Order: sequence, then structure tokens, then C-alpha cells
Amino acid sequence: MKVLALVLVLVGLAAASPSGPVNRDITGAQVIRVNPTRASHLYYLHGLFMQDLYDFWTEPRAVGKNVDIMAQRWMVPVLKATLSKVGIEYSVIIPDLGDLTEKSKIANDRALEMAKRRNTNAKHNMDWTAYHRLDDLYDYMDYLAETYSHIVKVKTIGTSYEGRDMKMLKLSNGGFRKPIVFIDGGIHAREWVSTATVSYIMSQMVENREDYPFLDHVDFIFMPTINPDGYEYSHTNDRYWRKTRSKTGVFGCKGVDPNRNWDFHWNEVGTSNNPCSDIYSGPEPFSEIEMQNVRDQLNKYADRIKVYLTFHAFSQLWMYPWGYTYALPDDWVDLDDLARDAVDSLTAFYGTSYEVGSSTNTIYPAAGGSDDWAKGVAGIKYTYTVELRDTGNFGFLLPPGQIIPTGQETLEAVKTIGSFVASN
Ligand code: 0X9
Ligand code: ZN
Repeated sequence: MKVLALVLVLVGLAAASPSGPVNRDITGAQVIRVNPTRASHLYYLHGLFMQDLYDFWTEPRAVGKNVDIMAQRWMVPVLKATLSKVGIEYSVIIPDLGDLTEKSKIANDRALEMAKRRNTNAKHNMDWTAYHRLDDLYDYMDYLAETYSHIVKVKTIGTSYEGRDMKMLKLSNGGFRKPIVFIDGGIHAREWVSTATVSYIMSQMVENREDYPFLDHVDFIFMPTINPDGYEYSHTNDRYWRKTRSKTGVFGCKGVDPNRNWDFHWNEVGTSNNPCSDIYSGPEPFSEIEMQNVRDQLNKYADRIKVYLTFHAFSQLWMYPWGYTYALPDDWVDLDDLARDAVDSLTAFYGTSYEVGSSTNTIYPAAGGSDDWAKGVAGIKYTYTVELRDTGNFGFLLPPGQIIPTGQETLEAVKTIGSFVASN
């Protein structure tokens, strides 16, 4: 009897987890915006964040910076009461996340349908008016390889936990051992605009090669989604899925935060040992096959990669290491200078503003990120994590109409980086 009771408690706990074993129920869930106006608020919110009871869409960063917290329906009153008790003001920015998510799915499905109808290319359905599924992206990469075979190679660098291909596109117009800019996206499944932006930049640079003269001196490697299982799952089951889909622990909770899984100061700070947490670092460093695969490519080209860019969403931040400590790398001024030049180009396009700084000092300490590993272990000097649009109005549900503007302005930043590498 006691055993049965324990099992029931454990099952209950698992279901209560924000990133629990089955689809998280977002019916009636709310996103609550909090503005910490004192250091004590920040401290309190950080404690709440580490409890893993809620899904923090933006994490406590600094006094005066909004924190957006998603609470499932049954936790909403608890969160509101907690905040009121400690005197932190809040407002509800999404009153029914289930409803909004459904509407946004309908809008994206319609946009996909229209894209398909407009399309005249027999080989692929890809465009940037909607968020596409993995198949469309991969068909497009294969199409680029076939159509631009003199400058493009597409390779499957391995498979994911669930057996999906992991495709990488190399753009090179020849030459011997040119410097490389390596760009990835989609490490966090729900950050769809990241995958879309990387594929947009890839598409522009391949299909309009002559507009990018730095390509005579620099090669590019693109991996638009390095967490394909998570990406697909966020389309089919849980729009807010962040992690990989590996089976790791008790309660049937799945997945590891792939950006806590890299073997550099692994699990030291800003991570969780709870397999149900969205920031679970994994049972060991590089437990995730997808991160092993990307690591192997970064290692393979390490001596030629001058810049590593990894795209996330959202908050509009251009960040450099370190993520595991408040200390800055010795050469932080170089990284800061290039980041500011890139952001100036980005902002000049549509006026979108970005913050620049080291990730710990800009958001929060979090160890085990790919950016830290790329610099600290692979020895790549310029490594950046970029949080794309927006600052929270739409958050993860950035409307498809913003994909192209986001892609255009980010391409400006990448052009600045490409020119920098070409002339150094
Ligand atoms: O926490 C993360 O992994 C990134 N933010 S997100 O909201 N997209 O999840 C920031 C990572 C910054 N880099 C490191 N901490 N190394
Ligand atoms: Zn992310």
C-alpha cells in the first residue's frame, strides 16, 4: 500500500513538472510579466527560477529588466499570491497561452499552405513567410547542393537521438584552407526564429553569392538546426519544448538542455540536475548525441574557424563568453569591438536595438554552453550567442511576418563579420 502511495506521489510530481513527461497542458496557462525594482526582488525571483516550478521565458537579469514567467493554469493563483506576498508587482501579458498558441499555429499553417501554393520550384517548398518543418528545410539544403554544386556541399554529419539526419551546409568558392565562419541555430527547439534566420542567411549568401565579396576570402558553414528532434517535437506536440528528446531519467521526463551539456565548466552554475528541468545539464558532459556531432565538426575545423555564431531567441542580445563566470576573457575588448560593429550594422537596417556584453553580465551565469566550449576548448577566438527578436511582445510566438525582417537585419551583422574576417 505504502509503495502504491509513493508511486502515486511520484507520478503526481512528474505531471506537475513544467517540462513533464507528457505534453504540458497550456490550456488557461498565463504569461506573467514581473518588473523587479529592487535587488531583493531579483534575489527572490532567482530563487523561484531555480525551483523549476515555472517556465521562465526570460530569466531574472537585473533590476528594472522585465522577467516573463509562464505558469500552467493550476499554478497561476499560486504564482500571483507568491508575488503579491513579497510585494513584487506583475501584469498578465498573455491571459490564455493555450488560445494564443492555437491561433498562432493556425496562422503559421495558413502561411505554410500559401507558401506551398505560390511555390513554383518542384524541388523544395522553402520560403521565409512561415516557419517550416524540418523536411522542407532539408529538401531546400539538398536543392542548394544540387543547384550550386560548384560552391555548396551538404553533408549529414550524424543522426539525432531519434534518428533524424543532422545536415550541415558548407559554402566555399574554392581556395585552400580559407578562414571559416561557423553558424548554427535551433539548439533550443522552441526558438523557431533562430532556425529560420540561419536558413535565411544561408539562402541569401548561396543564391546571391556575388553580393558578398568577402566570400572570396572566407568560407561559411551553416547548421540551421542542431536539435532536430526537439524542433520537430515543438511543431507536433509541445510548442514550448526547449530540450533534446533523449530519455534520461525518472518519471519519464525527457531531454537535456543542449546548451548546458558542453564539457567546459560543465554543471557549475545556472544548471539543474533534475531531468524534468528545462535547464537539465544531462547525466554527463556531451551526453547528447546531437551536441557530440556538432562538437566533432567544430573540432574538425577548429584551426580555421575564426567566428562561431550560435543563434537563439529572444531578447535582442549579442553576447560573448564567459557564461560560467562573471570574469571576462583576456581578449574581451576584441570580442566586444566586433560585436558592437555587427550590432551597429544590424541596427542601421530597421532600427532594432541590441544589448552587447558577456553573457553572464548581460543575462545570468549558465555553464555548459556551446559558446564557452567553442572558445575555452576549441580555441575559437570570436564566439557569440545571439538572442534574436523580439524583447517579449511576442516572445517565442514571433509572427511569421517578422522572419524576413529579422533575417535581413541579422544578415547585415553577419556581413560585417564576414568582411572583418576577410580583411584580417
Ligand atoms: O540560457 C541559454 O542557454 C541562452 N539563453 S536562452 O534564453 N535562449 O535559453 C543564453 C546562453 C548564453 N551563453 C552561455 N551561458 N554560455
Ligand atoms: Zn536559447
